[in-house]
Order: sequence, then structure tokens, then C-alpha cells
Amino acid sequence: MHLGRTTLSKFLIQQLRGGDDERDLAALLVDIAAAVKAISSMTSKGALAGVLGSREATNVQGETQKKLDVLSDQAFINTFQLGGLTAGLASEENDQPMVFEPSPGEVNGRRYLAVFDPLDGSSNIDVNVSVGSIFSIIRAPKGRRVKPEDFLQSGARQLAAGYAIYGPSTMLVLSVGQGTHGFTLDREVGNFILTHRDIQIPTQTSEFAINTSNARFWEPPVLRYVEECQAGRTGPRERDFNMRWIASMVADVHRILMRGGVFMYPRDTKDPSKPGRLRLMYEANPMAMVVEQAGGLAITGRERSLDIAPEAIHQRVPVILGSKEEVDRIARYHQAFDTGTDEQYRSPLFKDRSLFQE
Ligand code: AFP
Repeated sequence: MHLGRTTLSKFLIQQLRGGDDERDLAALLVDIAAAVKAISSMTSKGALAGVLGSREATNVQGETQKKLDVLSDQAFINTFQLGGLTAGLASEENDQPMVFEPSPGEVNGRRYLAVFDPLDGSSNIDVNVSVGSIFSIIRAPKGRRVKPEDFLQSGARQLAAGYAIYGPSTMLVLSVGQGTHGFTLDREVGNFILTHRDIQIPTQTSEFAINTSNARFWEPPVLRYVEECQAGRTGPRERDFNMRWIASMVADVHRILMRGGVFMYPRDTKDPSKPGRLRLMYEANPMAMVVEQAGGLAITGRERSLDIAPEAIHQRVPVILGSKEEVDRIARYHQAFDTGTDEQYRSPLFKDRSLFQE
């Protein structure tokens, strides 16, 4: 029963003591935890709940929607709409943001905007691999109706961010800017219990995560980094590396928070119209806040993720995040490539540097 252990509610009350605004933020995060519990219950039933498989529809990303994508999206929408604290929301599953009008008598008004990926990694659902939900909370405009451009705030302005991972256990990992903390769902009583206070990502690692089937599309600095890891003790890194790729960002990032590592979905030339696969507002930004608050780094390769000025809600960006020393190294490789000072490095694939120069 974990009596005496710290619950999510108690932890948030202790962390967010700054008056109405912070109390409402704590209440919003407790609402999110309720949506996570509902989604956890659905995913844990798998085929028994009749929620596996795909729908005939595709989402705004042009991706086939899984039934659980839609059910998870609805769980969050209901939570935010009925919770009375959110003035609007933007979801990976919906082309346009939703705006909620404050009902009469809502004293404090709806102070926040929620941006979320209701079910990340959903292509893994039907093969019973961990999936997750990712959320970001930003401030709503005061005294006027929300407009779409109000969502376009840089990640550095997030008030809270985090993810749920639906794995062997369901965990909620979040930050309100005072470190990153992990809570494990005790299904017997339906409480999230603080099990990972102040998570710290090891600054060094020997584990990298990237979809290596895209290697021919990578930029030279990414290829250089991965080839050096693959060369192991026979190459310039003088130690062997391990590789993981779960293809659920939440699961890969959670592993990095637990034991270090570096996660890369870098810019590539696979689809020149897309600067990356992952979405800035509801994947890169929330994960960057969680990772930085745990002592890691999160960049595009050329700039800090949290500094990006968003141009569109479903904007895609390159993502490189994890153990500080490795992300720093990858940033140095990008700078060396961009300034032409990486002459000493010649990859057999890149005889002609102009392959990537605009
Ligand atoms: P899905 O939600 O379509 O499964 O995509 C998951 C994801 O956005 C992210 O969670 C993974 O890290 C990445 O895509 C996996 O991409 P690849 O399928 O190209 O490996």
C-alpha cells in the first residue's frame, strides 16, 4: 500500500507552494495522472479490450491511426476540457488546436495550454512493446480567447513537461523546473508513488540509440559519431559501445534517464521536406525539459532544442539528447563539419562534401 511513501499529489503540493497559479498547475498535473491511469488500464488489457489494431483513418501526420491513438487522445481531451484549468490544447492526433471557453463561475479561469502526443510509439502497440504519452504545459494568454499562435512558445517557456511510459510498470516522469522525478503506479490503490526522486542522467555513456536503417541519409557528423561508436575499442573512442532502438521515443528516453545513453533522430535527407521525424512541440520540447532537468542535454545538432522559436504546431525538428559528454561531442562534430574543420575525418560514404551542402 506504500503508506507513508510520497504520492504524486503530496509531492506536487510540496513542490508548488507559490499561490493560486502553482496550485492550479499541481491540480492540472494530477488531472494528467488520471488520464494516464485510464490509458494504462486500456493498454494493459491489450487484445482482451478489443483496442488493438488500426483504424481506416490517418492523422494530420499522414500516419495510420491506431484505435488506442484515438482512445488515448479522447482521454486527454476529456481530462483537459472537464478539468477547468486548460484554455486550449494541441494534440499530435488533431490538425487544429482546440479552444475551451471558460464556463460561468470558473474563478481562476483557464491559465494553461496543453500540448501532447497521446500515444507515442503506437506502431509498437500490436506487438506488445512499451508505448507512452508525452505532455507539455505552457501558459495561456490572460483576458482573451486563445489563438493558434499562442501555442508557438519556445520550450524554455514550458511550465511543466513529462511523459508516461506504459511498460512492465506504468510510470509518470515529469518536471516543473525543479529537477526530474519519477512516479510508479500502484495499481492496487491507483496512486502514483514517488520512486525516482531527482533523476540524474550519467554524463558518460557507452550506449547509443538511432535507427541505423537511415544511415545513408545522415549528415556526415552523425555518420562520424555512429561509425566511431561501431569501431569501439579498435577506433578513436577506444571502448566498445552498445546500440538500442525501441522505436518508442518514450521508452528510449526513459532508458537514458535510468542508465544514460544518447538518443538520435537527426536531420536526414530521407525526405528533404522534413528537417526531422520528431515533432518539436509535443516530443522534442517536453523531452528536452525532462532531460535537461536531469542533467542531460537536448539539441538539434546545431542548437539547443528549448531555444527553438516554433513556427508551426506540428513542426518537425532533429533530436539529439542524453548524456552530456556524448551530446557535447556530437555538437562539436556538427560544428567541425559546418566550419569545414573536420578534414581529418573521411568517411568512405562522403567522398564529395557537397553531398550535403545547400
Ligand atoms: P509512431 O508513434 O508512429 O510509432 O512513431 C514513434 C516515433 O514518433 C518515436 O516515438 C520513435 O522514436 C520514432 O517515431 C521511431 O521512428 P522509426 O519508426 O523511423 O524508427
